[in-house]
Amino acid sequence: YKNPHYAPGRSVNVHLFEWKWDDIADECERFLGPKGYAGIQISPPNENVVLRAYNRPWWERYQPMSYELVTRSGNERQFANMVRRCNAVGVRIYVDAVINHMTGEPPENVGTAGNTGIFREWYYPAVPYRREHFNWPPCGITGSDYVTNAWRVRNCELVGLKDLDQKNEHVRQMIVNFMNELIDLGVAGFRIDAAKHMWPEDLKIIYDRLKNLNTSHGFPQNARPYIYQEVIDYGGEAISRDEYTPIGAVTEFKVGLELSKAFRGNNALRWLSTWGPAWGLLDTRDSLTFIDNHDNERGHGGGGGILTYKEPKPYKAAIGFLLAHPYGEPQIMSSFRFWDSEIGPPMDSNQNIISPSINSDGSCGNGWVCQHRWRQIHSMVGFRNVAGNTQVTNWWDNGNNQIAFCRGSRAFIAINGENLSLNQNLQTCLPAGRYCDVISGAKVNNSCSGKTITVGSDGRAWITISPQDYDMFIAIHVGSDS
Ligand code: LM2
Ligand code: CA
Repeated sequence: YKNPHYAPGRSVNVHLFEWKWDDIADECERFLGPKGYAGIQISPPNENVVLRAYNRPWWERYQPMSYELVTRSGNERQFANMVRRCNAVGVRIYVDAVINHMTGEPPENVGTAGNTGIFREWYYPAVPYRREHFNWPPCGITGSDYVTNAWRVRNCELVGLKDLDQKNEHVRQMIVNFMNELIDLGVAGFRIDAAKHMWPEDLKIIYDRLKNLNTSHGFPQNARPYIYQEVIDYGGEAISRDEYTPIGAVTEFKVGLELSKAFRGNNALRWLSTWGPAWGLLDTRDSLTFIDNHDNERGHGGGGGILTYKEPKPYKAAIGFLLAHPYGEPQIMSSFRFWDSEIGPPMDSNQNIISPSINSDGSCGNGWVCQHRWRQIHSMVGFRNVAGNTQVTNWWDNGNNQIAFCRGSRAFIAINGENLSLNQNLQTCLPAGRYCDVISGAKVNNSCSGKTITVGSDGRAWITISPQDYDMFIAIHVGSDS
């Protein structure tokens, strides 16, 4: 369950938060496929409760009403079409699977597919689930439970959401049917929402009942779905991420915390020379890495202090390091703009989601941030693909916040996190030539719109990054020569 089954030469996943299926299909063909992205985490595809009373917050999608594939992102036909079109251009789809719970007790009881429920009776006829399928009697998870009581974290309700009993055979079968339908449609795997709130032994039984990936979508024979389980573990809790690594990959939240700290200037970048398990991080194969996710970019999920699109300069550099370093399986966030933490995606007066528009410079409009289209970020996706399975070599630092390293003889990055200029003759490990820095610009036809970096026959080059530069880093690689 730890192999994402990316197409050859691809290595980065992007969360297209709240995007519509038709827009994702277009984005695969016009941008993600050509730029070398490996996969997409999509928002939950199954029916959720409609919360008009709260003006359709993003989090209504974390309140399932049924497993019918009808949401504001689109219906089953549109979903199938998206998966087919993305797979055809080498981009995999990973589903955010909300299987810990159903709804809370919101004021409205109609779902996005038109199904209803009777919440007070724990009754969801469209699945169907009834009272006997939930952990009983209901209890609520309290703050101190996280520290002292693993049983309550798994068997009580997370923020009042009706807690499914994954030990129940019917519940297991409904979840397995839902996930297998998605595998039939060609998805490559799942993010398991709220995995901490379910028993690993129950999850394992569910995973083991999943089908192999669909070979008619280009997956090899006997390929198991990629599973990355959302377990928020900053240490000090009754439940640890290590309980979940035997059954799949796990979201490594410490990555965003530590890199945000370092790139904000609160820990010297030089220490990143040992980045990886030496920092208390998961083994690389177990680790789904990211700076921000849809919860902690807006202060949900108990995480604050994470870099987001709102602090672009250090944010881009943190992502630059994340993608340049071989540790982990990285995912980047692609957001819509928000000014309050509950607001939903851009929507029209009928509360339908408005598609992103694409500006002439390639950026998005209509309220979509589209970090995946920022040059500095998609260029680093290309960098990681070129670097392949090479290791970090020739680590250099100035003893403080200026660092640089090679990825074999394929790629080189230098980062200046100080208020002083970086001005150094550094080993780039690249063949002699003139390279175009893919961060400050790009090679257009045969000229470079950014910094040109000249590598000598000894592999060395003069690297200059001023604190006034638009970005904190430069990156060159095989193929960025001009
Ligand atoms: C997750 N991971 O474990 C998601 O990443 C996170 O976004 C989900 O919470 C959560 N688990 C449940 O799937 C979000 C949001 C919550 C919101 C829930 C359910 O962060 O604020 O809770 O989705 O929509 C909302 C209200 C809350 C209310 C609850 C139940 O904010 O006040 O609690 O609904 O009605 C009474
Ligand atoms: Ca639970």
